[in-house]
Amino acid sequence: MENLKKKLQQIEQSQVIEFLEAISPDRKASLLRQIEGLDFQKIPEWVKKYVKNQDSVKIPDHFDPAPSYPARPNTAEQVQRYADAVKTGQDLISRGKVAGLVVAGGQGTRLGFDGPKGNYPISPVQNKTLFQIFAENLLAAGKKYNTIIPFYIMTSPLNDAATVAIFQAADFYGLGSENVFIFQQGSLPNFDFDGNILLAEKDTIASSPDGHGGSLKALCDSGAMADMQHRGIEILSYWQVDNPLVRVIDPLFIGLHAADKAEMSSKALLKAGPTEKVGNFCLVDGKVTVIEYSDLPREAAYRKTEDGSLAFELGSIGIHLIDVSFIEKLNNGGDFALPLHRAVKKIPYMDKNGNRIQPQAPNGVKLETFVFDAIPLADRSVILQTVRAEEFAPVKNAAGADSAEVTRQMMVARAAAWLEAAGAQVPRKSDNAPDCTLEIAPSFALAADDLKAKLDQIPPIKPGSKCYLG
Ligand code: UD2
Repeated sequence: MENLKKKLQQIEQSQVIEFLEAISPDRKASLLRQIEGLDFQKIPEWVKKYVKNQDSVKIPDHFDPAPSYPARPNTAEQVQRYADAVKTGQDLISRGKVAGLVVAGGQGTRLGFDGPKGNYPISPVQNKTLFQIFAENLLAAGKKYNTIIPFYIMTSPLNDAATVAIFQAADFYGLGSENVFIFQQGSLPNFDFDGNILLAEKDTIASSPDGHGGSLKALCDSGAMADMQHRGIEILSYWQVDNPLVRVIDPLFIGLHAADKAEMSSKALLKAGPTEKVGNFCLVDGKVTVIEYSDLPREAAYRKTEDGSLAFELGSIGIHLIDVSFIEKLNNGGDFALPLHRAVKKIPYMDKNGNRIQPQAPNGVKLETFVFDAIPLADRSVILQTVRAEEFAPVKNAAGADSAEVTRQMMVARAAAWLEAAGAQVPRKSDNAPDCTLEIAPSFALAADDLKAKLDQIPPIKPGSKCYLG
């Protein structure tokens, strides 16, 4: 005990045992376990570098736009390259080398939804949840390529038990419990602006999930990596929990990544405007690097090229391919740590008198790591552009932009576009929006091309009707 007190004194965090003598023995034991889990070595550095220092993000002096593959090939050479890549990707998938990874540890506070965000009902006709849509996509891709595609799901201590219960209640959406691996990311303590770790309760350190970058470590610590290696998985297809349009298994993307011997690759969108809230793909010292929207200098955000397009036009949408061997290399490299990012937040805490305070204004700092900070550590990295209407409709807010209403409209619009491309008739309103509610189950079609062979199974779609193709 004396030893622990001394260690806390050395890092100037003795306040975390302020109430030690006032709590019951089992609560005391719990608090001591939390304290032992703190990174005593790194905390002083975090305080100095990230908590007290408001300019902790260093924007490089020089950065350029990153090169990318266009969404559609536009030269004969590219047409050939994409066709070869699709074959390579299909081969890797069918040989069982690819798995899915969704990061679902976030708190989803903006959406105001109670429970794990993956349980949010979103599909336009059947009201399927995000988790169900992803699982059904993996199941359907597994069937299409005659293989099993395991599903790894990262949770946080805040939503792990609830996520496990959701998958159990849904009988793992048909994937088989043995093919679903739910694992927890780590946590980091929360600080006040002076660098003191806050207490959430007398016996509880205030902490929060360590950001999606925590996945790279948690995959190893949880045994998920060992599971992948046992199964022979080589590439992880990574996406964020809020985007039901994501093409979870994309042969073209996988093939380009493999053909270029990339270790970590990304999908990108052409940004909707200079300040869209997505990371910006840049090139720093020859390495692909993502600079968050909040960190990109205004001049760079608005800079135009000669043809009038944005110089930094490629936005990151949290879709990546990550080689299992790359994750292993990072973790085996000794003290692997991604940079921390600070977020100023309202953090409920216990004051000196033992009163729980709900601050009305930001009172402290939460620290997080971002997975895209691993991209510059990769030897090679590919960026493939994708099309917004095809692949990006995140549910983030209760209303307005990025709300469920917009996401559902985009799901219907994509289904309509797929059907029409296959030759089916879709009723449209005078403003060209579909005059019907459509949903295509992943088991029916994973992409527009899959629909062509199923035209005879598509019933006539009446104006104003609801149509589920499953
Ligand atoms: C993220 C990206 C942004 C853009 C946008 C697209 C960051 C910092 N920004 O913004 O560049 O790509 O997405 O939608 O990533 N998560 C965890 N654990 C955590 C924190 C987050 O699993 O500790 C997950 C979360 O559940 C979600 C994803 O990471 O699936 C993104 O988190 P977010 O919704 O907080 O990111 P956002 O919208 O600020």
